[in-house]
Amino acid sequence: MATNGKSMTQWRVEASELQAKGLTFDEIFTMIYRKYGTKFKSEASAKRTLWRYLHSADNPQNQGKTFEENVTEMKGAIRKKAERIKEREAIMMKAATDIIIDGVLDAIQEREHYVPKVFEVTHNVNYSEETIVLMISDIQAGTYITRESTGGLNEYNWEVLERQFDALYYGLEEIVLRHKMVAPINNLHVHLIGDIVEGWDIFKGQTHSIDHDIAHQLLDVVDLIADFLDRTRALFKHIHVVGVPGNHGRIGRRGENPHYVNYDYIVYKFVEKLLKNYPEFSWQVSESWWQVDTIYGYNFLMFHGDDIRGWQGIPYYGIDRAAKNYRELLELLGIRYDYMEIGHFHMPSELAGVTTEKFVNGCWPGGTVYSMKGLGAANTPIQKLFAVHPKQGVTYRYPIRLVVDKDKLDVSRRQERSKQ
Ligand SMILES: [Mn+2]
Repeated sequence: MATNGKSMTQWRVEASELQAKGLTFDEIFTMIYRKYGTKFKSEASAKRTLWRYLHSADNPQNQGKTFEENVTEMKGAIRKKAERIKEREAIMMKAATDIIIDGVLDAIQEREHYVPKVFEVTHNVNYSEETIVLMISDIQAGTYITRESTGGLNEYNWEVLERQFDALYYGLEEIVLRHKMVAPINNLHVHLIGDIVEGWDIFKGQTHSIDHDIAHQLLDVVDLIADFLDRTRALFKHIHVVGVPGNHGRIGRRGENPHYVNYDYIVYKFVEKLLKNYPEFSWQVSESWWQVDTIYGYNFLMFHGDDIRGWQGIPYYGIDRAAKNYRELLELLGIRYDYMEIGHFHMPSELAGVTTEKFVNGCWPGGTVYSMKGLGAANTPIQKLFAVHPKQGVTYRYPIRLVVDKDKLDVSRRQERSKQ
């Protein structure tokens, strides 16, 4: 029989007959190749040719079938082939993985066992002295936040502030006594980074969110800071106090007066005067909005940070740009700073840089109506402490949480005060 003009070779005829008997492709191939193998270029090409023939329309077995039947059969054949390829790939993958695993296992077997060695402690057990830096900023003394107006989210007033100064001292004491067991600690550097007072005309309607007018913010916070510094003499031989002003203490509209016409500056000068008879203190307060404090040769640049533009949270790129700009600016004076400290953003952070680490202090009131209503942001009241090592620079750092139990506040005193 011949179709499509092709003459049917003998192997084709036999292959069709074997297929008609119901043999599988492999069985048919084995028998055909054994007999007619020499007619093909190779075993693989024989297999391909036979497979194509058996599925072609030339095969009498396929004749009489409908087009759809042939298509269905071809689909089955293609699927089978795809499965075989897939399986082969899986086998190869497994074999390749086994080779790698065997190689690693052999390499492990060949390695020598560890022989226990004796290591000597080379570190000098006489740890060198460290100096403590305490950042104080964003007290915003006079801030008044009620539970009622914040739906219970926060409460803040002068009594909370007084207790926070105790919490700050106890936190400092606990950390310093702990580390004094390891290394000598003699010096404290207090970095006052602005916004010590809340002010009263910094934003519209501010008088509704203060419980102390500006005169009493100033006078009373001076007492609190002086008391706090006085107490630190129990822990340190020498206390160096550095101060820069913030934006809340400015007097007049923005830009109306020189930047040092600022209540923060007055607070610092006032405290300095109060404590002038104590030989333990040294003071670094000037009309400048920035200061550099040097500890063991490391320079700490500080300024409040309100000139850094930001919207919601920490303006990382703004801080980074300010850091680079100040680096250039201070080159005019031949000062190269190692660490930068700012406040203002109420979000305690440590930002790493190539050569400069930046510390951002936290705040005292926590979430204000402004931050919570406007930005949905409330921060735990935190002030930053860190230690400076003569060789390592800044080493350990602690957040001191200024959390006080507000349920234990004297409510009658508070109500009396709010009536004033
Ligand atoms: Mn500020």
